[in-house]
Amino acid sequence: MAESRRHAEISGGGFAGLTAAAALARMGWSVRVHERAPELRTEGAGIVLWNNSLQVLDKIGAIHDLMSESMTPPAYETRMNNVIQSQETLDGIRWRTLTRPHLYETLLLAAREAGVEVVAGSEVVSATADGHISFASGETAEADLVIGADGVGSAVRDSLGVPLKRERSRDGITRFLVPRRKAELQALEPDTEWDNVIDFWNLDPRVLRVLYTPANDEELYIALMSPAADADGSRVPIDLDLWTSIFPQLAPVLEVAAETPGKYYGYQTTRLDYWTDGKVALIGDAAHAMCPALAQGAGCAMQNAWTLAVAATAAADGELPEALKEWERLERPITDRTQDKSQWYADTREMAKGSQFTGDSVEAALYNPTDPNRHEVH
Ligand code: FAD
Ligand code: 5PR
Repeated sequence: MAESRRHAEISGGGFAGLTAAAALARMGWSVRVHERAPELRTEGAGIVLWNNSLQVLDKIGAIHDLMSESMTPPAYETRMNNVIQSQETLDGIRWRTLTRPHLYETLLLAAREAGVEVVAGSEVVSATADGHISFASGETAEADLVIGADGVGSAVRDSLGVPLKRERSRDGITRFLVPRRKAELQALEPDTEWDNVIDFWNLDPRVLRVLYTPANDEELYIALMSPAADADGSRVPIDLDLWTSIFPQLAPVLEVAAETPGKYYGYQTTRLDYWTDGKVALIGDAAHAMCPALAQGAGCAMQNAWTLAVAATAAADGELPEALKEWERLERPITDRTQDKSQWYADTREMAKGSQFTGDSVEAALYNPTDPNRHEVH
């Protein structure tokens, strides 16, 4: 009975929007995703995913493609002034490193295979609590569920007037995808395990950091962090002499990064008074942008996309607004804690000490949002 299918309109075809779309479509909804960009592709470099998002990728049929071009490095190594602080093997934690384009392709394929309609060049300007959505083209549509997955500058959120607090951090980062060049790195530093993630920190006399993350056999993700107040450290294209003077062993890959324009991103956290309003729900950076320290921005986005789809599908006709409120009540606390912890790491730069993947720092990394018993008290 096609006419009884419920319909969702989603603003934003990023990691949050595509995950929600694939999940809802697999649960029987008809789904349309509106992406403002004229082409369906992603900018940006690499990403780390943990159990919370990998479980969701299992459920939406995307894990096989994801595994094909991703890796689990042997250890997460932390160095301070080139002295090893820790080499954490992350035993018992499921994690993968990969490129953003690969995650994007994987999600787009999963969404399309589930029957989602993805419309490029379609900009959403507003939504209303009763399920209406309007576009820059002047057109409008109506849905049983509207999802604002339109990123940190969300038009859906702002058109609803959701109050928010925005906190900016003093540090920021420029990210690159470069070739691995493992043989050249090995020649410069033979004792190093160049398949590890290596978090190279320098705090004294100057705060500069390179997070080195192999993403597959061919590609390496490097993130260059500096305070926004350091004009040379945050300059793009990067100041090659400055960076190689501090990280000489990374010269072969820094040279490639210096040929790319690059963009410096300041860290920010946004906290909303509420994530839902009537038939509208907000997920991803639209609802909970966070500092990248715990590598959980996309992870929490995908986790919340999945649990939203489950909650909306289970809701009886006419009771969706209440079901969305209950979804936020149950699912929001772990995201709030992950935002707070990521903000704390960004503020204190405590990651430079190493041995960080324990206790509440790995709560989201270990979480399984697809476990029906996850909210039971043990
Ligand atoms: P976005 O990726 O911003 O997608 C929103 C989409 O909506 C975009 O495609 C945009 O074009 C579209 N859009 C915007 N406005 C409109 C509109 N009006 N109409 C239609 N479409 C619209 N997370 C991790 O999990 N692991 C990591 O390792 C990690 N590393 C990070 C490193 C850095 C330096 C930063 C800054 C973030 C990192 N994150 C990481 C966080 C992660 O990138 C984000 O949390 C995630 O991409 C958010 O996804 P999203 O779909 O909510 O938003
Ligand atoms: N982890 C990851 C990352 O990309 C960054 C951080 C931590 C995967 C920076 O981009 O601490 O800033 C961080």
